[in-house]
Amino acid sequence: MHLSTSRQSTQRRTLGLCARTASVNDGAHLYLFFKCTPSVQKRYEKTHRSGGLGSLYIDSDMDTNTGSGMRDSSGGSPVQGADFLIDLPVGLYASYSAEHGSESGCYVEYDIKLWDPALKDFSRRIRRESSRSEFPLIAHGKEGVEIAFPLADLQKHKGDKFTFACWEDSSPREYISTTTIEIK
Ligand SMILES: [Ca+2]
Repeated sequence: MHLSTSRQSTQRRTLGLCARTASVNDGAHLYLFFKCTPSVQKRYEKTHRSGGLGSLYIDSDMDTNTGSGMRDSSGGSPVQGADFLIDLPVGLYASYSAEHGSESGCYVEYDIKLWDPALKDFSRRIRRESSRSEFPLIAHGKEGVEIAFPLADLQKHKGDKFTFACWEDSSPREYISTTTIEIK
């Protein structure tokens, strides 16, 4: 089983967050790698602030008539037709233990939410994962951020296609990059 991507549009991005590789190699997870310039660690060293890298929107049925509309219930403007929203927050930690002493740093998380047609919002949380967990499904390094999404969470199987949009935090709407992913 492997996965191919075809890029439909490429726009300039302010922070360089873009999907570089996507693969399914264990039949259970969708792996995505995002190049991230500057790196999460560099951003942390510069600002010592938490924040967010961006949002990923998945139109899992490739039908803009299902999922989010032009507006959500709080007046936001999601990507139309998206069935899942994945936020990528960055947090800070500071801890002390007799064994390791004082430790501090940053971590990334992903937060998968499903569109609720009744509430008109991405309010149904499916999964939240942290790079600090014992068996992390998200990690950050010098080059970027690597993510593993369980295919079952996304309701995807071999042979499926879906539309994937990447929207960096604080970027204008025209910087959204959209890709079609096919699970072969
Ligand atoms: Ca849809």
